[in-house]
Amino acid sequence: MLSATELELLMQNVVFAHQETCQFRQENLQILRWETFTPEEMQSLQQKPMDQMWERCVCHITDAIQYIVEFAKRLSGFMDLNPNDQIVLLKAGAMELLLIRMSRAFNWYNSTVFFEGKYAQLELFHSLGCHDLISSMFEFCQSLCALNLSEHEMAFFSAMTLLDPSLHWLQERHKVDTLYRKIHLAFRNLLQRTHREFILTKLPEKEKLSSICQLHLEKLNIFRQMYPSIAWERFPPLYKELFI
Ligand code: CLR
Repeated sequence: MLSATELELLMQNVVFAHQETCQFRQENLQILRWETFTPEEMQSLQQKPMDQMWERCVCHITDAIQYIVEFAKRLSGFMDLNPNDQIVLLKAGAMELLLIRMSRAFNWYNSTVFFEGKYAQLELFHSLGCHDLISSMFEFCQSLCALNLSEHEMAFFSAMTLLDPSLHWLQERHKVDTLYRKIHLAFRNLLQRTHREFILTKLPEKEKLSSICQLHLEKLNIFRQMYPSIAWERFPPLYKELFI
């Protein structure tokens, strides 16, 4: 299906697309890994009103999603899909890819995540009022971090998660399917070369990712019922376009 050169080019494409759009370089995230919030800073954030904290988090998430959209655009073949299908894939995949990327910004040793320049414990997000969502996000990162994925592997896992040919509403499913298969092949090839094939069976299941994303949508709905005007007026357009 693919020649050796094609495989090589595809591999470079996926890896570069990730590297060029990853928002924070792995080295920099590593350096800051032990910079945590002080108890006073934690307390002050925990006491913020719910709507303010939501707005803040949603803005950061949207920034991160802008990079994810850029990643998608740089994947060879994505821009050749029809615009409807591009939107279908991003609506379903943006939050999933955010979760995968969150694991790069997660310190496995003390269960903290990079937030506004430092590493934050789960409790910091208390005022959002969605403990079950945040704790499943943290749990997911904990288990993904345990696989110690390289940046190359992370790039491929992201691309395969995004190009899900099984999604409803795709108009040109065969195109997405072909792209998915090619990337899968290149991923296998990379893993063979690095003797890491075993990770294919250990990667989180699609259902796990989509159930967390579903929970995010449910929490957003509850928030919108409580603060309709905040969600409408203060959430960034891209966030609303994808999730509302
Ligand atoms: C993910 C990786 C990106 C940079 C980035 C930006 C915003 C971060 C996000 C990462 C991880 C998850 C995060 C988010 C801001 C708020 C959110 C810390 C590090 C927490 C878990 C709260 C989520 C609450 C909403 C769903 C309401 O490159």
